[in-house]
Order: sequence, then C-alpha cells, then structure tokens
Amino acid sequence: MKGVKKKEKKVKNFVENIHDEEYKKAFYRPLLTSENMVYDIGREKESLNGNWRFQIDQNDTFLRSKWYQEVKEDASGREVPLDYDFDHWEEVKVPSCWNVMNDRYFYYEGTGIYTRKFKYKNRGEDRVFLKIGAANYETRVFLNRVFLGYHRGGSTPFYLEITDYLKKENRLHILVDNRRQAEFVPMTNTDWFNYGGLYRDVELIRTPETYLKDITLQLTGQNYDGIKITLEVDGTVKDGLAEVAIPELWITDKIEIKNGCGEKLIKARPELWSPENPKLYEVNIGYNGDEIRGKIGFRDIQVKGRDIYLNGKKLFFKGVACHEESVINGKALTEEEIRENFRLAKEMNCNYLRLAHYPHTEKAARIADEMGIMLWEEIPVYWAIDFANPATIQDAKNQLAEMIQRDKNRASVVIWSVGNENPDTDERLQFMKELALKAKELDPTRLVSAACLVNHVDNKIEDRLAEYLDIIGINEYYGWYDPDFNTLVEILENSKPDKPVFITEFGAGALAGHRGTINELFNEDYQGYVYQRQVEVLGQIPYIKGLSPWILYDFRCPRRTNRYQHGYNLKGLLSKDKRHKKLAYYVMKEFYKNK
Ligand code: GCB
Repeated sequence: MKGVKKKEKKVKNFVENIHDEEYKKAFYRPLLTSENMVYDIGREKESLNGNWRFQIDQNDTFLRSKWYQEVKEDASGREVPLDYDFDHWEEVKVPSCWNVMNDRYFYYEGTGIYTRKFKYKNRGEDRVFLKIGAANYETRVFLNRVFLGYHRGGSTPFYLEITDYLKKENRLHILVDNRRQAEFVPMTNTDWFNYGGLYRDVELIRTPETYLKDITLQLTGQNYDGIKITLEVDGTVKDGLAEVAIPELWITDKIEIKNGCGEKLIKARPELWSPENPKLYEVNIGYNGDEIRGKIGFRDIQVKGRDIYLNGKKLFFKGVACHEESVINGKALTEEEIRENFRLAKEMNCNYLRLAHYPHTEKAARIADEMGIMLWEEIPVYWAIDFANPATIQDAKNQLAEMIQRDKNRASVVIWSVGNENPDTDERLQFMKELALKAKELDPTRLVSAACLVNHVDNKIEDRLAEYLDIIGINEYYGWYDPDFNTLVEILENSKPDKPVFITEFGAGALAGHRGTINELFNEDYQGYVYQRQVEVLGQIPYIKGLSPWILYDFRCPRRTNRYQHGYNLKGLLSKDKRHKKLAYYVMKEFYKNK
C-alpha cells in the first residue's frame, strides 16, 4: 500500500453528489486480497476493539458526499451544514453484529459506518498494518480522510499497510455493507442469517521494514522425522539468515533467506498431534528483528483407497456440523462460547467438526488445536452461485486463499471444503474444479472435499466433481425431506465410490422440549427416530468414513417461519441457547461411543 497516495477529488457542493449514480466507482481499488496478508499466528498485535461510533447509512451518503474528507467549508470559506457528527453517533462495541446490537437493526441489510479515533506513537517499528478479522460482506477502509482499500468476502481476514497515513491522532472509518448480491459468494439465497458488521477483531501490527510475511510448517518423512519450514519475507532485506527455535525439541537452527524466500528441512521427531493427544510446540522464528512465537502441532493426514489415516492410523470421523452463531452475539462469538460449543461436541464423543458454511473465526482453529478436535473448513460456495461470472470465481478463489493462508499451520484443520450442494452443471464443475485444484496447490498436505448432492435420478452417489476431491461429501435428508429410508439403502448399495465418503449432512427438525410421536414432525421423538434409522443404515456401509449430522445447535434462518420455527432452523441437536440436549443428541453420543 506504500506509495498509493493519490489526489482525491474534493467535494464541491451538495448538488454534484446527489446526482452522481456512479459514486461507488472510485471505491473498489485498491482491492485487498490474500496477497496483502501478513503472517500473524503468534505475532504481537494491538487491539483496536472496544467502543466505536456507529451509524447505519442506508443511502450510502458517506460515499456519495465523501464524508470522510470532513470538508467543513465551501470554496468561499463559508461553513457548510454537515449531516454527520462522528463522535455523537451511537456508541457500540467492536467486534459485534449490528443485528443483535439493537432491535432496530435486526433485519437491516446495507451499509454500516464504524468510526473511532486512536492515538499512535512509534515504538521503533518501520511499518504498521491494520488487520480486520472479518466484516460481512464488502468493506471499505478510510484513515485520516484517505480511502485505503476495499475487501469483499464476509468471513476471512484482510490486512492493509497504513504506515504512510498514520498520525499522532487518527480517525478511522470502516464501512461494512452486507447487502446480498447475486454475484457474491454466497449469493442472495442461503439457509442462514445474513449478519452485518465488523464482527471480528480489529488490530494493529507493527513490524520492521523487512518482516516475516508468510510461514509454512509441515511434518515430513515416512517416519514423521522432519519438519519443513518455508519462509517468505517482505521488504528490502531480501538476503540473510532467519532463526528458528523449537525449545521443547532442542532445536535451534538457521534458515538462509535468498531473494525473499527460504526453506529448510529440519530433522525432528515431534510427538504427533491427534484428538487424543493435542500436543503443541512453541515455535519461534525471527528475521531482521521481526519475531513470531506461535503454538504449532505436527501431524499427518492422508487418504489411501477408501480409508483416511491420521499419523498412519485408520480413523473414523465422528463429527457434527456447526454454524458460527449465538443468540446473544450473532456471529461475533466470544472465546467462551466457542469453547462451550466444542465441549458439547466432545461430550457427544465427537473427534471432528464440520465448520459450515464459511470460514469461522480463526480462534476456532486455535481452540480446536488445543482441545483436540479435527476441523473441516469451508468457503461459502453455496447452492446456485453465479458460476459463469469471472468476478465470482475470483472472489471465491480469494476467500479460499485467505482461509488457507490463515489456518494452514493449524494441526486441527485437516480438510478444506470448496462448497456445498451445488447443482452438477458444466459451469459449476469448471468453477469447483478450479477451486479444488487451487486448494491442492496452496496446501498439498491436507484433504480437499465438498458437500455434494446424490444423483436422485439413478439413485447413486455420483458427482463429476468427485474426481477432484479426496473425500466425497454427501448431504442427504432421508426421513426428513425424503421420507423413504429404503431409497437411502438403495443409493448406498448402488454406489461404488473409489474414495472415502463422508455423510456431511443428515438430520430432522425438532422444537427443543417438544415431545410427540414418530407420526408427527418437529418433535424430539421424531428427530430421534430419524437419527436412529440413519445411524443404523450408515453404520453398515464400509466406505463411509465420517459423519457430520446437521447440526450441533438451532440457528437463525429467516426462511423458516412455521409455528415451531419462528425464524430458526430447528435441526439442532441442542437448543439455540445450547442448554437443552434433544433426544437425537443422545442417539449420536451412543453411536459414537461404540464406533
Ligand atoms: C442443507 C444445507 C444446509 C441447510 C440444511 C437444511 O442441505 O446444506 O445449509 O441448513 O440443508 O436444514 O435444510
């Protein structure tokens, strides 16, 4: 971002602005992508969370009238009437979702303006970056009256260098627009709630002029006796020596950096990470005064034939799917809430979670690393995306790259998913094939999957995308959307997959606490019956190597409006507040205990 300082047109008068329908054009560049990311696991950061001022901006007046320029007088020096008052707007906490901040904003879809002031004092660093953990969906950042960047994608982090724009006293504006659009990823129609807001951490990162931009650590060797470390630095000191230490393994070593990159295979025999033994090591890496101290686990995951091996041992994935939501905080889960969700999954005897349908907070993978839960992470290529649109694939690829770059050193993350329930058309095949290949290219050490639909015409597992996947994910709702369990049996008998299959979704809706019979829908007994039948059938199939029933807890969904639902999808095994365990929870707990 250095050197992008450009002359911006100053606002002249109010008539010019109200007639300009091209007002957004100037606010799409610079586009912030995975290229701008700064490696930050174990990096010291400075929080800008806390009290911010907030205003919804339904008409985009901030952009149309360039409020960020804070022009207070006209050409003749006369004071102009301003329509904003940044420091008198409503006070809100960041991170948060505006929908749950105040009833007035519950269904609001549009632009929200966040602003705060902060002081900056140089502590010897040469460069400063701003990190935004996530904001849904389009975000525009302005610092001290200058537009600095645009990001699209509602669930991944983005970074921008602000070195040249910082002052002692700073004014930051972050515009977040959650309007759904057909060419976005996801598009306008989803089965979850479209939260808006600056809902993950906002932080400053200080670095030397040349800093560690990217770090990759990989366990290698037939006998798991090596760690490959790959480094990339950004700045002018392109040649030198990086230092690595893993104190618990008695490792101290140097890695030669040449032309900004370095790689070394270090002999080491770390204790391997697994759900039973989530061992993490402190890894310290330094270069040119920049320093990283992260907790990293080492493990190996592979598919051979129809089996999956973790550290060379065959394994069944006992999982459950999970949205990122709480009643009180929307998507802005607290660390305690994440830990509680994971604890409830572990209590159900899970070793694995499908984090649906978009990248959850990076804290999830950190906590899963510590607690010993394997993760499936996914990008929101959901249902009928605009597959033929080049801007859409570019956006999807960038979200994939941001997710992988963010979590590639997390031992808990074992599967990257490139989408969910997309129709098997030529355009979709091309789109998702490119994503699957890109995931492999960015990270050859993990497995790639997608949640697919079955071929309901020939009743078998068949999707042309399967060729590009390591695991075939299948969503099926026998006992719920499809009443006849015999069809499920037929599908599974008709199928001869040459790789492992996960049933990535099955389930049924039940209002928590509502009891009834198996002849009525939406009660716990019926849901429990569906689960019982499902596990009876699925448990017999040798090529099924993992399950993640839909879903751990009830979640908001405006499409669900019957007398039980009231805007919630009730397929949770737990109630929306996670306090009540439905009967089906115990069915899964028992099934997993014996698996
Ligand atoms: C699905 C979708 C999931 C929905 C679920 C349902 O197949 O993948 O996002 O929420 O079905 O409840 O219908």
